[in-house]
Order: sequence, then structure tokens, then C-alpha cells
Amino acid sequence: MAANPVSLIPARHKNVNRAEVCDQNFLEFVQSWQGGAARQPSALSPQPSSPVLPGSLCTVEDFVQLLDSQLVSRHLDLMARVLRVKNKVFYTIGSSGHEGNAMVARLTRHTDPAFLHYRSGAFMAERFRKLPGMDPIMDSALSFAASKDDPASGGRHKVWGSKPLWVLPQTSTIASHLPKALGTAVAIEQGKRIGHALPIPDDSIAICSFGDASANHATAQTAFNTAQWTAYQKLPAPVLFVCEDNGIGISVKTPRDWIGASFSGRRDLDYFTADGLDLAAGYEGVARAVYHCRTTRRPTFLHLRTTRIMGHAGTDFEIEWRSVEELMAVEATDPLLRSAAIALEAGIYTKEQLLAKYEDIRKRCFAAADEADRRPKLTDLAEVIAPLAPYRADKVAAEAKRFDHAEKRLAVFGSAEKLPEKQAPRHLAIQINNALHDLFAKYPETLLFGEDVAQKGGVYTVTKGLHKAFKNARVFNTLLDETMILGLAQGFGNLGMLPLPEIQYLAYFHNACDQIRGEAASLQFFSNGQYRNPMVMRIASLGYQRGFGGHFHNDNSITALRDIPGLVVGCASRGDDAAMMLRTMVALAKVDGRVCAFLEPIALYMTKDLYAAADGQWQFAYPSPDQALVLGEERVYASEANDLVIFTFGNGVPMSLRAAREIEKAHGWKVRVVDLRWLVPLNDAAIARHAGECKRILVVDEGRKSAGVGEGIITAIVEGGHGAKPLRRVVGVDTYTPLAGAALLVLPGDADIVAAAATLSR
Ligand SMILES: Cc1ncc(C[n+]2csc(CCOP(=O)(O)OP(=O)(O)O)c2C)c(N)n1
Ligand SMILES: [Mg+2]
Repeated sequence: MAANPVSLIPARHKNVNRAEVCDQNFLEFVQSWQGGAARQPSALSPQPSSPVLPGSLCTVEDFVQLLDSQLVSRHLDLMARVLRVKNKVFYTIGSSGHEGNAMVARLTRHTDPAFLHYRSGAFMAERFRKLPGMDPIMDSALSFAASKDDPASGGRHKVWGSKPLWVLPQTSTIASHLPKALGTAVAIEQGKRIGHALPIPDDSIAICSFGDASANHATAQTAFNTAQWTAYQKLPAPVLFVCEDNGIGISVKTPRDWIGASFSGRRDLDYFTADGLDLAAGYEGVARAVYHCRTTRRPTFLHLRTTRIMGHAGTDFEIEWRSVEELMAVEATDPLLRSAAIALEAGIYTKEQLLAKYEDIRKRCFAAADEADRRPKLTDLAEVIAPLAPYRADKVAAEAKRFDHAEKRLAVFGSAEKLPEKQAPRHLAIQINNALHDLFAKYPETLLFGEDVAQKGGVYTVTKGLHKAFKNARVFNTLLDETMILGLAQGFGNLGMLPLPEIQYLAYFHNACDQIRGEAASLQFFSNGQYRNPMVMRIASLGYQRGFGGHFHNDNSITALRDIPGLVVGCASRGDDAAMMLRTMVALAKVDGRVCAFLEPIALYMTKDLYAAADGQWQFAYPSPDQALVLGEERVYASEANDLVIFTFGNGVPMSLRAAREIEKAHGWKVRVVDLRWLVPLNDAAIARHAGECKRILVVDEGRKSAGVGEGIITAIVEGGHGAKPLRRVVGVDTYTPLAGAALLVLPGDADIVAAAATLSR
């Protein structure tokens, strides 16, 4: 065995630049190798198929390539530290100490979707071998340099990502990728159950790596829990969680043995360990974990021992907060020293060969970085945002109106007489329900899931009958966890299915918001349009439930959705619009991979009347399946009227229509009511046009005063040049919604609209 490396490390005590120290350590370790210059001369190197060390599963061939991947990763890190200060590289969070993760890549396939920790340089280098003609060094250098030629993100982020290698780029929000990784694992199995043609082999597994500190995050814990919850019911969830345990998160040490103590005894999460610091010793543990996951289809937790060399990032001067002795002790566990020892000990390389290899890879990394530095950067705004929110209007319209499922829907609805368009006008809940049945008939890859959506049909019976018609594989209850509901949705989307996740109440979207804000909506942007997770998220929303529920069932804030880049948000106030909006959203998801939020105003679900009890005027006929909305298109009531225009949406629409009658009576004004229907993006041009055509303007926004849709509408009016017209906003109060009748004190009502109009009478 190798001599204890600690004793070989000279005391370069005060060097702040630990990258230089580690580099020197390797060189000196090899140069001063005294292990008898290898047991066997290099001419007698072991056969490639023989183990590198007695008892190891890792063959010489495996080892040689793994070491190569480790060196590529290490030199990319070293290069990044040198070139960052020259402004040629824009990211220095490295992989040093984690190079053992190359084993995970070697023992899995390039078609196993991978959601990677940021210390995955060696994993990537190894995975690159799986397809011919790919160059991990150049690809990584382009990403480090934020060149628009970067094949992962087109220069938008330094990410580990690759379309052909099934590495989906991740954000920097730690743990946020675990739910979607599990979602993808579940999707592999669910796809098979619904007969969906998977883009990857049927026995694929999802790989998800993360750090030891990240494992504590609520978002990580929900994925572990859901994996366990799934396996507990004997349902397959082939996810390989790889915890790369370096014992620290930035500067906070993980309690000794915490990961093992916390994860080794979890029910239905099968625990494996492997030494990621030693290829010869660790290979078998990794192989066991991968084999177990693939063959049993059970969630598998691989606890991979790693260390962290060179600090958290280039900006982390560890020497300022850790003792030199401690740093040296950590640096002595550098897995590359161990790999060097194995190579020399087994006679795979001589010292000279190994040093030559080390320097050769260094040279290639710097050459690639120089080349990457010369490659073009993103310099044009349109180019930057091109993949964010693709919208091919013609294709979306054609897809939304495509009607070729006549027979299938006959089977779903029962008979020609029972088709929904042949029925009398109905209220919102019924028409959403009909539209969902229709979409399920049209798209065999749709899935609907959430809390209580299956047998019960949802809290408001909006999904009633779907489970019966389309069965468990397509309509199912999840566990009670919104983060995971949206993680599942991303997983299905990743594999080409069309998820319709339901969030039971808008208030409960907020605790899972990051899954849309940080993750789902960002995927096309950060993958330069190469990956997508289309979905239509249905959310029961808004207030006015006639005394029921209090704040959390009447949440009227859509602010958290409004500024999510690329997200489409729509809110239908009536049944026919709802059906047509859903068709368009599904088409947006299908055609352009968009993430859409469909807000269902709870108080209008059962509303049948508009002006008076039993007038039935808020029921509408089901639109035939070849009708859809255009993204952004508003519905206009009394389009010729021009004394006053009221801009509104949701519950505001029937309120404004009622108020319009009163206003006409009081002032003799003809009132135009504009239901915006699409809240993100707002149709600024349409708002400006109506504002321009009318003498006075009201904005009725049932949401809260601050940061609500109303602010966006006012901005569009002012920027459209109509801010000088008589203009008022009728809006909710900046408060939580109280219980019972008091709710109506904080929400705008018909009378408030009439009163606001009266102030415009100049
Ligand atoms: C949600 C979130 N909170 C905080 C951070 C800042 N942050 C980045 S990495 C990190 C520590 C992660 O440690 P660990 O999971 O052990 O991974 P390691 O860096 O040690 O490999 C923190 C706190 C973040 N990126 N995301
Ligand atoms: Mg850590």
C-alpha cells in the first residue's frame, strides 16, 4: 500500500490558494513515490480485465478510464481558479474531492436521466465516454466561459448538462432537484403503465446526486419521504439518490456520521455505502447500489464518501476560518492521491507516465479554455431570452383546435346524445370537468393527480368521474405534499407525458412555489430549449366563497405567479372560456413545452346566475372541441360601449357586469367590460387599445392592492398613453382574508365598483 500521504505533504502553510497546494501535492506525491516504483514494471502491466488490486471489482480498464475522468475534472477545477481572476471563467465551484462520482457514471448508462450535484465534473467526464465523438473538456470549458456555444445552456449558466447524455441541467438551489428526479423515476414506470413510448429504455433509473448538507433540506426530505411512501405501497420508484458526503456544507460541518445514522435505517429506502475516495475499494459498493436500483426498481440511497478539496468555491478562502493542520488533513484525503497510489502500486503507470498524463490533461484543459474564451458570448437580449417562453402561435392554435378524437370521446361521454356540447348551458365546474374528460380522450399521455382528485373527484367535484373513466394509472391521488406534486409533474414532463397536477387551494401553491419558479419554468431557459417539462397546473383559487373557509381557502394573491419568467397564467370566469382556455394551455404545453397555471375561481364553480336568483345567466354552452382561445385574447362585453371600460378577470367579471347595469342607470353611461382572461403575460396592447377607445377607465382586481394584477393593468394603461383619462382601481385590501361575512369587507364588491365609477364622472 501507499505510504501515508500526510507525511509526504510539505508545509506550504500560508498559501491562501489551496488549488496551488493541491496541485503541488499531487506532483510531489507522485515524484516522491517510494512504493518500489511499482510492484511490477509497466511493461508487465496487469491485463485490462484483471482487477486493479486484489479483491477489487474495478478492472484495470475501468480504472484507467476512471482516473482519466478524475484528472479531467481536477484540471477543469484548477483551470477555472486560474482563469477566473483573468475574467475568462465565471464559475469556480469545483468537483475536487468528489471525483469518485465518476464510478456512478461508469456503472450507469447515458440514458439514465441524471440530476446532478454541482460537484459532478468527474461524473460528466465519465459519462461523456458513453457516446462517441464527444469532448468533455471542450464542452465544459465553453460552459465555464459562458460562451453561447456551450452545449448545455448556451451560455446562460455554468451547469452540468447534456441533451444526448440525459443530464438535465440543474439550478443552484440545493435540493430542489430531488423531487423532479424522483418524479422522473416514477414517470419511467408510469409511462409504461399507460403505454407511453418512453424516450429511454424501460429499465432506466433516475440518478440524483447532492451533498450531505443538502440532504437535510425540506425539499430533499420530501423526495426521500415520497420515495419511501411509494415503495412502501410496493410501487416502483427506481431512483438512485447519491449523497456525496464530504462532511461539510460551505463552512458548517455535518455532525459526525449523521448521514449514515439518518439514512441507514429508513424503511423502504435501501441504503448502500461506497468509498468515493478510493476507486478500487469503492467500485463494488457503487456497483451494488446501481444493480439493486435497476433490478428491484426500489428507491436506493448510495452514501458516497467524498472530501472537499479547495474550499466551497474559489471565493472561499478556507485558510481564513480553518486551521492549516485541518486543511492539510483534508487535503491528505484527496482521492487523486489515492488513485495515483493505486496506479503506481499496481504498475499501471510509472511515475513518469502518470506525471505526463497529468500534465497532458492540464494542457488540454487550458487549451480548451483559451479556445472557449475566443468563442462568442451572448450579446443580444433577444438571444438570451429566446428559449424562455417559446410561442409558435399558429402551431399552438392548430393543436388546440385539432379535433380527431371523435370516437374516443364518444366512448368517454357515453353516446352522441350525451356529448357535452349537446347539453344545456352549464356552470363552470361542470364545463371544466367536461373539458378534462375531452382532453383525456384526445391525449393518451395526460395524467391528472393531486390531493383527493381521484375517487372523490376533488374537494369541489371538478375531477369527478375521471378516475372511473381513465383509471389509476392516469388519475391518482398523491400524498399530501405540494412540492412533490409539482416534482412529479416535472418528472412526467421530462419523459414526454402531459401532466395536469392539481393544487387544492391557491394558498398551498405558495409553499411549493419554488418548484415552478426556480425549477419547472426555468428548464427551457437553462437548457437552451433542449429540455422541457410541459404542464398545466390547475389551482382552485380566489375568494368570495360566501362565508366559507377563511383566508387559506380564499387566497386572492397571484402575485407569486405574476413574475415567474415564462409562466403562462390564465383565469377563466365562465365555463365555455375555461374549456377553451384549457385546450389552449394544453396545446402550449404540447407544442412549446410551456408551463401553465390555470386558476379556477372557486366561488364561480357552482355559480349559475348573474343578475338575479334563478336567471341562469352565468351558465354557458360547452364549446365544440375544435374551439380554443388565443393566448392573451380578452373577452369583451358590450364592445361598442365607450363611456367607461372596466378591466377585470375572475370573480370581477360577473361583479363588473352587474355593476355596469347600475352605472348605466345612474349615469347613463354605456359600459364596456373586458375580461382579460390571461393574466401572465398581460395583453398590454389590448389594454391600451380599449383604454384608448373609452372615456373613463376602471380596473377591478379582486386580488390584494399591492403587487397584484391591477398594478400591471394600470401600467399598461399609462404606458399606452392613457394615464390622463379618469381612472380608478377597485382592489382588495392588503390583508389576510377573515372568516365569514367579514371577508366581504376586505374584498371588492359590486357596490365598490359602482361607487368608484361615480368618482369618474368628471
Ligand atoms: C436552497 C438553498 N439554500 C442555500 C444555498 C447556498 N448553498 C449553496 S451550497 C450550500 C452547502 C451545500 O452543502 P452540501 O450539500 O454538503 O454540498 P457540498 O457543497 O458540500 O458538496 C449552501 C448553503 C443554496 N444554493 N440553495
Ligand atoms: Mg457537503
